[in-house]
Amino acid sequence: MHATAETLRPAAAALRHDWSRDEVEALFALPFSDLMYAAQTTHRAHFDPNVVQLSTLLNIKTGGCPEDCAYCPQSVRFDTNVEAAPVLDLDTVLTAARRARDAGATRFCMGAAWRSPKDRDLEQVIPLIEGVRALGMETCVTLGMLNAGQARRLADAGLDYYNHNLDTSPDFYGEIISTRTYQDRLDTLANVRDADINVCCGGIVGLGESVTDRSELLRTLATMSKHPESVPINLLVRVEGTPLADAEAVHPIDFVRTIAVARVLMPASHVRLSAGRTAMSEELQALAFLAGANSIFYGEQLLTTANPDVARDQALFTRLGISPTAGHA
Ligand code: SAM
Ligand code: DTB
Ligand code: SF4
Repeated sequence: MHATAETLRPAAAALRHDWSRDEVEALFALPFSDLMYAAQTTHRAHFDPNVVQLSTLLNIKTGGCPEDCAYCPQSVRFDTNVEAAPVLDLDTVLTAARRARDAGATRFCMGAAWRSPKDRDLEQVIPLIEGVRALGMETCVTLGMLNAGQARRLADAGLDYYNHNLDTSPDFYGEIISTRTYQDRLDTLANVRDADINVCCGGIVGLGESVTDRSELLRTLATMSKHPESVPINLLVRVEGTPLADAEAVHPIDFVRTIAVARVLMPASHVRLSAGRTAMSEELQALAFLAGANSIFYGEQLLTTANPDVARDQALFTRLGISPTAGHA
């Protein structure tokens, strides 16, 4: 019999939520081939290894954010080239969502540069969620911190996913953001989970963090009572004017290790190869897929920065024998 994805499928072990610090650090320290083998084996036990989910981003409210996240071009505190703009109207959003759907995206993620939305902000966002859902796409929003009531309102509107990243380890967090705490982030994630919205939560590699910080970020995610359904791993996009504009570049192999460890720790989650792909070679992206990444941001724009062209991504998928997740339409 020919080897196919199905015949190569290993048995799935039970999901774990009790990873120790030493165990996770030991994964990061494995010889690269051993780590990749563990990640591939885990990946194949839970997913078709040749299918990648496509999410398209749209910044529905740009800039003017009061927070001081050192990586972010949308903070009002940094002199970047981002011009603040109010919430986009329904037509603009639906045109972008239809375009994304027609290009093959199955999820539409709308971002807003808020610290936390006001209740009247939610009134503006809810019709956007309903409109995108009516197009047959999964919906995701990232609006900052939410209280329990706000999370419930979004759930009632039919929201599928809420993105809220921990970004880095609890220890390193204070070096990057001073205007809110790690616990604030965890509280929002608990509110989202309690409202039965799928959780999209990950972080950024390249902030100047140590391998232990990467390990502790992933351990924080993997020891939640339910793993986030989506785990975006972003490579820092170094934007001029932000405090991290000149941050040291991450070695590509170290980036791939982070993806692989995320895959081993959270076997049933979608691990997203997220921001930073314009700075990555096709070989590096192929390694990230081999390490268990099975989702990308798809479309020429992230929030305020560029993402690879759709045609380029499609050519890469063809070369690698990857198919996108089939859409509803
Ligand atoms: N304001 C909301 C918040 O912070 O949760 C939502 C939008 S915010 C831009 C969403 C996420 O984008 C951040 O948590 C961070 O992980 C990511 N991000 C922002 N700027 C980035 C950059 N320059 N490089 C990589 N990821 C970035
Ligand atoms: C996530 O983890 N990455 C996305 C999304 N969630 C909201 C954002 C990436 C932003 C990159 C910088 C920019 O384009 O402004
Ligand atoms: Fe604001 Fe979000 Fe950017 Fe932080 S990451 S400055 S909260 S838009």
